[in-house]
Amino acid sequence: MSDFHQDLKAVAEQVNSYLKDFLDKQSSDSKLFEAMNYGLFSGGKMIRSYLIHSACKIFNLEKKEYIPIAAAVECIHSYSLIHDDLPAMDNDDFRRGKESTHKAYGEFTAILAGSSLLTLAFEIISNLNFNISNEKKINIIYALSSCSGHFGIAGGQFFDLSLKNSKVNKDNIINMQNKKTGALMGFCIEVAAILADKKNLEEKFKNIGIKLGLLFQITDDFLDKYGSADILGKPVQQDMAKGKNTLIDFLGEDETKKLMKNLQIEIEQDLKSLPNTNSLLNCMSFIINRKN
Ligand code: GRG
Repeated sequence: MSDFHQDLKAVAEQVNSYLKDFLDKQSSDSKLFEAMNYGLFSGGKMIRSYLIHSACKIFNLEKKEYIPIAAAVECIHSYSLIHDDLPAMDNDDFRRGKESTHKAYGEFTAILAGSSLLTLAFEIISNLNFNISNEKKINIIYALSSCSGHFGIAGGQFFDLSLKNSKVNKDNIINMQNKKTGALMGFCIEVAAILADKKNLEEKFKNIGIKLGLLFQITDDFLDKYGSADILGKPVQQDMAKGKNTLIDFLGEDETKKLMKNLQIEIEQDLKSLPNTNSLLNCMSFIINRKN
């Protein structure tokens, strides 16, 4: 296993263990609680947690300052995937190599499990045992809630679903992807500047995360076209079948690869003046070269 993969595994274990401890305190034998756990602990890559970890390394922040935030982000991410798979949205039966949550638990339970994970994210951050200043907590809650709503993930998903099978341009696609995937990744990088009290770097960090999100989404589109269903844990060639707009279809493969190269160069440039960026640069390589 490469150093990067070992590091990713270690961060994933720390975040999952934080989440398990938090959920243990609210333990219930209801099917809703079971479905929340099913959607949350189902073997995701936890790349958003790793982005937070890498960005926080730039300022040598301590794990206890950012692991709870990564845990909250994984709740929001899992929530968005549970809802994304629903029949009213992407209607996918498989996720992470297993039945999607509504297939395993039924639709209303999946909707409520997703909603409960969204609110759990904010319980985690506002919890009194999470020991950062109240001012930072409010800034973090503001940034995380803004990137989850209609300016962010929900808005991007709305565009994606409502623009299916219609003619769109490059800017529409990038705008949709920046909201749907980029906004949460933007938060993952921005939060390091918030925690480090570097107000002047918040916008710059957010933009680095949004660019990483676009790279991540383009790789996702290539994996949908050419990847393996076994490795991805979900069916492939779904974008075309579902009339989804991707940059590859709009720009062609060569232009899309050029765009990826330019984004990579821009991010390297953005990070040039900052210390301890190896972890984030390795994470960018993983985002570009991943197979799942
Ligand atoms: C969260 C406010 C809110 C609304 C829900 C359903 C929905 C609205 C949004 C869906 C957003 C969505 C599905 C974005 C896709 C992003 C994406 C590329 C997901 C796959 O991420 P990975 O590969 O997944 O990191 P793993 O399984 O590794 O965790």
